[in-house]
This record gives sequence, structure tokens and C-alpha cells, in this order.
Amino acid sequence: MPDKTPTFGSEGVALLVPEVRSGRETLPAELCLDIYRLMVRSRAMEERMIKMSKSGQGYFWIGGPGEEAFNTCLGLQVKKGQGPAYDYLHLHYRNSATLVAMGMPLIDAIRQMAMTATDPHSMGRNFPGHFACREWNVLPISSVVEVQFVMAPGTALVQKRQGGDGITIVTGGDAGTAEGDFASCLIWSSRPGNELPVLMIVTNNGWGISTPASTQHGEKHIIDRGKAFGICGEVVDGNDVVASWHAIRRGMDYCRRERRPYMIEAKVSRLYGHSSSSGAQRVRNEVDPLDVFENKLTGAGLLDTITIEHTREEALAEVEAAVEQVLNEPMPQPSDVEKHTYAPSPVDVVYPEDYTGLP
Ligand SMILES: Cc1ncc(C[n+]2csc(CCOP(=O)(O)OP(=O)(O)O)c2C)c(N)n1
Ligand SMILES: [Mg+2]
Repeated sequence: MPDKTPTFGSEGVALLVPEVRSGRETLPAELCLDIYRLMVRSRAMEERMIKMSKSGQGYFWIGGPGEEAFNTCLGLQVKKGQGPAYDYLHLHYRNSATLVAMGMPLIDAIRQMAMTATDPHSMGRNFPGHFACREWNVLPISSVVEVQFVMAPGTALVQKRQGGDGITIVTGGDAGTAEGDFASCLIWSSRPGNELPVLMIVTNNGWGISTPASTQHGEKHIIDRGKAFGICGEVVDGNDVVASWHAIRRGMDYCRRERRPYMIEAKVSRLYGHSSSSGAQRVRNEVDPLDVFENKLTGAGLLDTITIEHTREEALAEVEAAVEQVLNEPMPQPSDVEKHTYAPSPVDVVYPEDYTGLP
């Protein structure tokens, strides 16, 4: 139920501001409605991309249905910009809702799905959900799991040296934490006197493709591994918008202020299996964060059936128009294959035809 918390308007008059509650934490109703719309748009986009993978308008799908609650709250709280004064994002292939919340047009993810030359993330050459955005410090997402955890201390080191309150955010799955890269991040972000502002996020969906997490983890919680390095953290229900928002807020505030690492383990769902390679069929026995939030907002009197229908229809229309446009956009040409492989360097002047770099 919404709480009626008295606050004071510009004239000093008490106003009743509805809030949405989870346990002892609350969020303003307006923010919740914004989050809800972003979640609906992200879901519509991913479900259309799954269809594209099945109808030959793309070949492989992987993405984030089931992680919208947590990932939307993450995207909305990022200090967005370019350079070390802003947050760096070393993301995972299930972070589409984070990018949507940051303001990515849905059509750009669909371009990557359709592998068109207009795809701003990879010029049609990477899997869907493998975003890259220099203007927002989003480093190219890799399908090689966990490499982002060994790169994250690099940007955090620059941020620590430079001063300011920019932090480095790194996300990955539960199974990926078995890689040495995860351990490298623990070690490098917690060296005494050289602690780094890294927010380490593990989205734990309980699976590594077809391997259940229950057969792989001797520790109770993945964040418990941080204890040996003096890294604080918390486990949060990633299907709960209000709880996720506040866990991310605490983690970000801590990293910004203390210039030290923090860990969040978000328990999330995986609603369409691992990827199109495992069929991308809808899973029915996992919690759907969108249903949970919709019910919460409806129960709080903030949503009704007509608004829900309208929000969904609007999102579907946006996605459909995007697909129609993308299918008329150009594909990369053979001559494009060498583009953007290496950054421009003085070597190009000496060996203009040699894209492989040094002789
Ligand atoms: C280094 C590496 N090893 C194996 C794989 C194959 N692979 C792709 S996704 C995946 C599972 C990752 O599970 P998790 O880290 O829990 O992330 P999730 O997909 O569940 O979000 C594996 C093993 C890979 N891409 N990279
Ligand atoms: Mg997993």
C-alpha cells in the first residue's frame, strides 16, 4: 500500500506524497511509475528480439528478461558521462534494461540484433546485448565471461588517482565468479592503501547455462568471498524494485564517498533460459519481476488495467516501428570488416594499408 508521508511544498503547506514500500524502505510513486515504464519497454524489446532470432531476422539471442527490476534501478542511478569524473560500466550481456534506463533508444539494441551497419554498439558484428558506448563510459561487453572483472580495477585506479566521485561498476553472473578474473578484482580493489572505488555486482540467477549454482558454490553467499578482503556488501532480492534501488544506492554512496570496493549480490530470474541456443522458451517457474512490480503498483492504487494495457501497447508499437525501420537499413559490407578493429594510431600513417598494426 502507498504510504502517505507528509512533506512540505514551496509554500510550507503539508502535501501527501504517495510512496511505494518494501519492508522498511520506500520509493516515491512518480519514480516507481518511471521505473515501471522502463521495465515494460525493456521487456517488449527483448521479447521482440527473441522472435527475431526465431524468424531469421537475427541468428542468436541472449539478454536480460528477468533482470529488469535490478538493472533499471542501476541504470537510473549511474553518474552518466564520459571520462573518469563519471561512472565506468563494465557490464554483462544481460544488462539491456540498464542501458534502456540510461536512455539508449530501443532501436539501437534491435539494430545489433539484426546486425545492421547502423548498430552503434558494434556495427552489426557482435551478439545482441553486447553494448559499447564511449559517451557513457560503457566499455564493450564481452561474451567471454568475467573478463570485465579484471578490467574494472584499471578504470577505478584512474578514478582513484584523479580524485572526484566517479566510480567503476562491474556486473557479471554467478557462474562467472568461478573465473580467476573475479578473484583478481577482489585482490586488486582491496590492496591496503590502494583500495579502489569498484562496485562489484553479481546477478545470481542460479544458473551457468545448464549447471545449477547449488552444485558449484561452497560458500553461502557469493559476497561472502569479499569478507576475506575486507570488502563489505549485501545480498538483495533483485526482483524487488524498492529493495534493489536502495541496495544500489548504498553501494554507490559507499564507493563514491569511501573510495573503496563494495559488493552486491542480486538474486534475479532468468525468464527465457540461457539464450536462443537453449531454445529461449518462456520459463514458468521463476518469479517475474515485472508481474511483481505491476501487482505492487496496482495494489497501491498507482496502476489500473487501462494504464497497464496502454503502457504495454505503447511499448509494443515502439518496438514494432523500430523493427520495421531496422529491416530496411543497410548491412555491413565486406569492405567494412577491418573497420574499428584497432584505434587510430601513428602506425597507420607509416603503414596505411596495414590494419594489423606493427610490422
Ligand atoms: C571464459 C568463458 N568460459 C565459458 C564460456 C561459455 N559460457 C557462456 S555464458 C556461460 C555461463 C555464465 O553463467 P553466469 O556467469 O552465471 O551468467 P548468466 O549467463 O547466468 O547470466 C558460459 C559458461 C564463456 N563465454 N566464456
Ligand atoms: Mg547465472
